[in-house]
Amino acid sequence: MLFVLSLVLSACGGNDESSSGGSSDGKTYNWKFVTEEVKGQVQYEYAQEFAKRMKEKSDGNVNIQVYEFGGLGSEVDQVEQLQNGAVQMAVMSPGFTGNMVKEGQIFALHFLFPESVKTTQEILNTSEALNTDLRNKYEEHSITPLSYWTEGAMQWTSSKKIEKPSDFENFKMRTQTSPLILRSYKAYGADPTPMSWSELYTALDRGTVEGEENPIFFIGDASFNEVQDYMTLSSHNNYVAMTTVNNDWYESLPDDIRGMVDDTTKEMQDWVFKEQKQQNEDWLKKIKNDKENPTEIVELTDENREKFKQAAKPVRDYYRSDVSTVDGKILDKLQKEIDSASGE
Ligand code: 6CS
Repeated sequence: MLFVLSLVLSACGGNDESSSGGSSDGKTYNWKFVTEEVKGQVQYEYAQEFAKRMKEKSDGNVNIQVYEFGGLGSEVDQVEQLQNGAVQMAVMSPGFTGNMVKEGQIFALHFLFPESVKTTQEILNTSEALNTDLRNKYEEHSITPLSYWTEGAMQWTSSKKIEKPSDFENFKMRTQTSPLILRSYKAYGADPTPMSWSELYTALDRGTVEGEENPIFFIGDASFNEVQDYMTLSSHNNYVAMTTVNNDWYESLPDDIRGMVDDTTKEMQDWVFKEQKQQNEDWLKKIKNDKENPTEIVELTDENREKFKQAAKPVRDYYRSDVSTVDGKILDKLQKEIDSASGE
């Protein structure tokens, strides 16, 4: 608590010299950038690289302190810290903002994006539905998503074999907090429980929950494979993260500094795509070769993948009718963008 309070105070009375428009004229800036992951993992390494590039571009005038996950509370606490300006920048997962930004739950819909992670990243880079319409929805809550990027396709890990929807019947599945993620698992008959990943290893070990979803690098780096017997290569969804900034703070930056933030955000899209790809490939090999904690890798047959797709479809209708505040317009636009990127 004290630590968080001191962050708030330093943000209010800090030495940041913000003035909208104009130039920074050699002033110095000290920002806080919080992530939901720890050293070595994609989000943290992203923020460190971002900080390094900003320092170089600004001739040392912009200093960004990067925070690992854990020190500032849960993922949901971090969302609040960005909103109240205690931190200026955050890597944020829409999976933790669903109770507030209803539309952001679009990312909870299974089998919406193409199976190709590369095509998915191209859509995330160029989508007007996401970069304009969804961005506006976040801005209503003081959060500006400057970019969306994938941390890789998500897979299921479990203590019993999951290969078809009926295997999820009454299955205790851990999810992030957005209600539509829970709904997506209820559509398969599962019994989902939201929790922070900080509690997940113990919960899997004790059987409080029996499975979870994540990109492979995260499953390996957080050692979930140690306490799970199976990993189903479901690629049912992509893990999407957002580079976010506090809206008022961002708008108040001098033009030259804000331009550097925008340029760096753009450059980082390629960097992070390569980073997640490498980490996911390396961890898949490590998990496959881990003799001490063996994991059975389960491939979905085409028939069973189709069954999952059919079971997931009604959740899209639910999103349109009960979640979206704009009658599903953002989803409709995104769907068209996805179809055109996938050549449909
Ligand atoms: O499962 C989670 O909640 C965590 N997974 C990733 C890939 N990043 C951070 C997030 O909190």
